[in-house]
Amino acid sequence: MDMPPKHGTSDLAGTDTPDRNNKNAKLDQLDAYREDATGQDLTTNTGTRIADNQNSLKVGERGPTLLEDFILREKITHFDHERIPERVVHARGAGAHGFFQAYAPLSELTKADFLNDPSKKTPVFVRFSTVQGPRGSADTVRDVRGFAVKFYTDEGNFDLVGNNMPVFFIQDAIKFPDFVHAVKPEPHNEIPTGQSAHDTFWDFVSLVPESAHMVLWTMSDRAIPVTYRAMEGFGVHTFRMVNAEGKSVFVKFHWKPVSGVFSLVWDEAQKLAGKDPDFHRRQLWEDIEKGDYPQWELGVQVVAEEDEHAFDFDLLDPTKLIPEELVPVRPIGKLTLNRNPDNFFAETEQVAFHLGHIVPGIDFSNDPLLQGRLFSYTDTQLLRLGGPNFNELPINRPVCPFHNNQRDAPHRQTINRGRASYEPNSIDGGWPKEAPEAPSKGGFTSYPEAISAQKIRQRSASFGDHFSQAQLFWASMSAHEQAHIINAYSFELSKVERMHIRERQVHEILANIDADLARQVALNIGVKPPAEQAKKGAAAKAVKPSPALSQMNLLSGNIKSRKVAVLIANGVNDADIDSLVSRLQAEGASHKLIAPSVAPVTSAGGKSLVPDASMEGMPSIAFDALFVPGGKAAVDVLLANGTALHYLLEAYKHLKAIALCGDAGDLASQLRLEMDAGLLSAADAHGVLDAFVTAMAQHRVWAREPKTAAIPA
Ligand code: HDE
Repeated sequence: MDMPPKHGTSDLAGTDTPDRNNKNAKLDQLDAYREDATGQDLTTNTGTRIADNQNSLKVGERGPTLLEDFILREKITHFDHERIPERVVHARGAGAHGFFQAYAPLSELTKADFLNDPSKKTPVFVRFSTVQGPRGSADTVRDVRGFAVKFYTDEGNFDLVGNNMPVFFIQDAIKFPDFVHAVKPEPHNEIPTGQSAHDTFWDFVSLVPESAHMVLWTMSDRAIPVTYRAMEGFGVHTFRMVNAEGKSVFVKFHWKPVSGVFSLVWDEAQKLAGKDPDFHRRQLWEDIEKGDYPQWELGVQVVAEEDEHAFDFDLLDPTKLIPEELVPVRPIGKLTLNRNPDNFFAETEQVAFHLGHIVPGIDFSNDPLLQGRLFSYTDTQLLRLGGPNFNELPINRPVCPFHNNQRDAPHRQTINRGRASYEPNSIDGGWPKEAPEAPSKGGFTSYPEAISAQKIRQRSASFGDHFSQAQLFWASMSAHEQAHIINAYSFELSKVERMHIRERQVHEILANIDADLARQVALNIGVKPPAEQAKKGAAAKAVKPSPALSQMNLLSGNIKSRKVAVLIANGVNDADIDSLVSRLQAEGASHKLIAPSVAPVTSAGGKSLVPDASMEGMPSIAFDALFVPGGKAAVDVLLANGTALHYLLEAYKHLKAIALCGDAGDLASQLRLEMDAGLLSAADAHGVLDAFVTAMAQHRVWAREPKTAAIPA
């Protein structure tokens, strides 16, 4: 196969900036499978050159087609078999290649090689996803996001298959099919797509109080991220790390985005689902293509084995998090995504994650959800990828050697040599042989945890408090985050047809989290407000907020990677655009020129500007902020254009930073908008840029929110 050219400016070689001399094992390996047809003849799958790809073989020009036509049959047969089953959950997703680099040796905690050598760049493939919707559903729906990372380490693949929320809906894997059946579209009519706002979901979660904490997270702004790079990631379960001496600690994995954490507003999320269903995957793709690589820090919360029972919740309960104020997150390395896949199907669709893909130095806890997942992921790949050889697919192959006595099965790639496919054997010298545990480079051994117990089907009493951490999350939210949560519950429950389900959610669940939350939601959905807050869990205790849970405390403080719409029309002032562009470049942000149509615009200085999109093609919801340069003629065009006025009004309603230069200030007067910390005007760009950048770094002008209630959506 010929070597294809590499994508854009990105490089899997594994550096922040493209470094083509730095070799990467996974890249080399994938190159061997990449196909490039440039300059090549069209052939059948067996290499026979095809002379005519327009006409099937027929008896005469108008006669029947012949069975003999092996070219037609091969092409149609392949086409008929092109689809594989989509993932039963997390079907909708997007992936990217990159690398991980540890900050410093972590030998006191783990013997895992990739966490101990800061000079090593471990290749990774990451897949982000929604949970509920099918493969073709919209990116911006209210949902949990999957955050699955495959590290191709020198000691085997390690998959960290997490989410963008630190807890989960249920405590035991045996409830997973029930939960998923409830959240998926309803079985009789397959409605709704990509949404939890329907009866079966709320029926289930209102009957299962252990879901209260996670449902609160999904009703928060975390469930509508602006972009994947603005999400935190969590391993959710408690894992173990084991060092070379065999000492073990408990760990929780965290991904902290360098871009900070910020979200869409609900109206934007809904509109984007229609206007640009690919919004998240498009941003990931475009950021990587232009060399603006998304990055996350990997961190761990570490709990000594002897502190296993030091908390007022159970470390094995996946509906609980460890507050970061109790156990700080220790940064241990950085992930950079710097290369887009060449082929969505071969890489993003065929990638097969599994918690059981693990390396020496990392181990499992007894979290009953984790334990069930250890079964599920391989099982699901057998169906999805058609048999047990899925680890031989290029995207799944480890970069280190792998040898065992597993043989045959559909689509076997490896041509195993030798005659003994069993162990022990004396015919092939006994190879491959076990790699017993040694101080450093031994094989995987499970941590020898001592357990003495009876075989029972029972939930531990230590899993019994379902509301304390929901109260903690609620108490940690800022006022506007709380308001959004109330709105989200009200929206979702208003779509629930059965009144008794609405009532149960309010009276049995929300009332145990917060009286005000329950009361306000009740009033919005026509349910009688609860008389008083029931005292469940630790409700009687005063809740001390955890600042690490509020997105207000998770901004990066800069505007790197943010995107600005620049509204232009004929006669636009060149100098304002130039000042903005150089400032955005300096800040690591970008812009797009948006005009009434995509026809070229002539600036006041006589320059021909080619718009990146029309106002209809790229609405303000696709941007973080809006900039309108001056220029009387251009502003007159915008003032007379309803789409332009709506553009501005919508950006204002969505609490974005808006800069109006010179005559563009008239747009605010025409729309009767009050100037504020984010709606800024000045004679020219210079006068407005500092405040504009400051407002963008805050992401939204929250103080404006109450004033926008009367503005039509
Ligand atoms: Fe998954 N999950 N899950 N899950 N999960 C799958 O595996 C499952 C859970 C997560 O981008 C499936 O290959 C069970 C928690 C992600 O390919 C399946 C239980 C967390 C992805 C499966 C859980 C996750 C999956 C579907 C409860 C966060 C997408 C297709 C015991 C820590 C991976 C597939 C990708 C995918 C089972 C709960 C994250 C069926 C049984 C908790 C990110 O195997």
